[in-house]
Formats: sequence, C-alpha cells, structure tokens
Amino acid sequence: APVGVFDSGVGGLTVAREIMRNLPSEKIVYFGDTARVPYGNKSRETVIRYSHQICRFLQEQQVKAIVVACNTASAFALDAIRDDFDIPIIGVIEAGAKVAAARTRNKRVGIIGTVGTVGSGIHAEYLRKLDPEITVFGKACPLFVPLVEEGWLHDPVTTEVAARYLRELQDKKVDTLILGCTHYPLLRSTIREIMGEDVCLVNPAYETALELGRLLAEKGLSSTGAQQKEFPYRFFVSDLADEFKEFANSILPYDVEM
Ligand code: DGN
Repeated sequence: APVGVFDSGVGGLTVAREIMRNLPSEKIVYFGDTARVPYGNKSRETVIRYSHQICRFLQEQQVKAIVVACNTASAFALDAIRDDFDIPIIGVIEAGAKVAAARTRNKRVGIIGTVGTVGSGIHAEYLRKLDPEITVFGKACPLFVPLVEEGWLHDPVTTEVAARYLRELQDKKVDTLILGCTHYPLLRSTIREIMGEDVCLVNPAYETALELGRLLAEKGLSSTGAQQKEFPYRFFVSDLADEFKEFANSILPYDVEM
C-alpha cells in the first residue's frame, strides 16, 4: 500500500522528494490543496477541518500511513487527526525538533515558518520537552512562500528579504535553525549565505522521511519494492493542476503525470 502525503499546495513536494530519495521502495499518493492554499494565515479550526477532509480522501486511496507534510497543518491539526484515523500519522515538526535539540551547542535554536506555525509555539513546546535549557527564537517569514513559488530561488530580491527576516535571529546568536515551512529547504543556499557556515540548518523534510522509514519498519509496514509494475507516485490537487505540474517538474527528478 502507498504512503499518503498531503500539503496545502506544492510545498509538500519537498517532503515527497525526500521520501522518494530515502525510501525508494515506497509508493506515494500526494494531495496538494491548491484551491485553498495558503494555510499559513488561516485559523486552527479551519486547518483542522481541511486536514480531516484530506485524510478521509487519502484513506479512500487505501494508504497505510499519512505524512502531514505541511508545517502549519502539523502544528494545528496533527493531534486532532490522529484521534480520528487509526493508521500511523506523522507530521514534520517532531523530527525537525529532535534533530535541532541534538545539534545545538549553545541551546539557542531558531525556527522560521509561516505566521501560523511560528505563532503556534509548537517547536518551543517540543524542544523544551527534549531539553528544558533550550531557548527558542521564532520568526515568521511570510514572503518566502510566494518568492519560492515565483521561482526566485537565487535572486537578489530574495537574498535581501531573507537578510531582513534573519537579522533578528543572527542577533540572538542561534546556532541551529529549523527550516519550518515546506518551501524553505528550496531557499537553503540563500539562508546559508546569510546565516553563515557555523549555523546548523535543519531540514524537516529530510528528517521526516527518515522518521517515516523508522516508523514503517517498526510497524512492519515497509515496502520491499519488489515487482512494482506501475509508476509508484500519484498526485492529486484541488485546483490548478497545470501550475502544480510545472512546479513539481522543476523540483522532482522526473515528469509528473496527473
Ligand atoms: N505548506 C505550508 C507550511 O509548510 O507551513 C506553507 C504554505 C502555506 O500554506 N502557507
């Protein structure tokens, strides 16, 4: 059976991509809620309602586990959907927080994400449970998502925007920074340039793929990949399939069919 992956839109493809790279035997059914994106500035109740609807859809596709690839949906809806579906469900926040707690030396961790994710304070909650001495500094970077979707990954405008957003975290001397939004791993080199070589950048998309591998193994749900006859990845969106395809083809290693 496939793994279900969902996001508010195209961003979760950074998570799907890491699952493809790190767990190549797993099939994926991806759902991008492109009609209702962004989730980053919607209320908790709304994000929970949307997440529920999508999980029901994925359940109909017979998925064996669900990855909530969207940081905002993970922050707001993970507990609610875990209560209502009896397959394993993981979000993207816990795995990133675990790695950040393990990597920080000065116990000052930065988290960047949408207004919703940063405002939820969920990273601080996880991190302080892991290590009460850690101080978390959050900064919402709402302009990053449209810049990435515009394709301005290596652009002076993006560098300028990033420098402004990140100055505060530099002043706080964080030594570890969680890229707490689906789109931000695509800005990794720009963020690296500004934060410098000494700051550890945590990519929750990658960490979540590894966590999914551990979870599937533990539950005896891992695929062997033997005799895969069909193309292992299926994509569904709620709107604008052509735009989705264009973005997907720019970051995935093959041409997406829908
Ligand atoms: N996928 C969202 C997230 O990771 O928080 C970003 C896009 C959005 O809905 N604003």
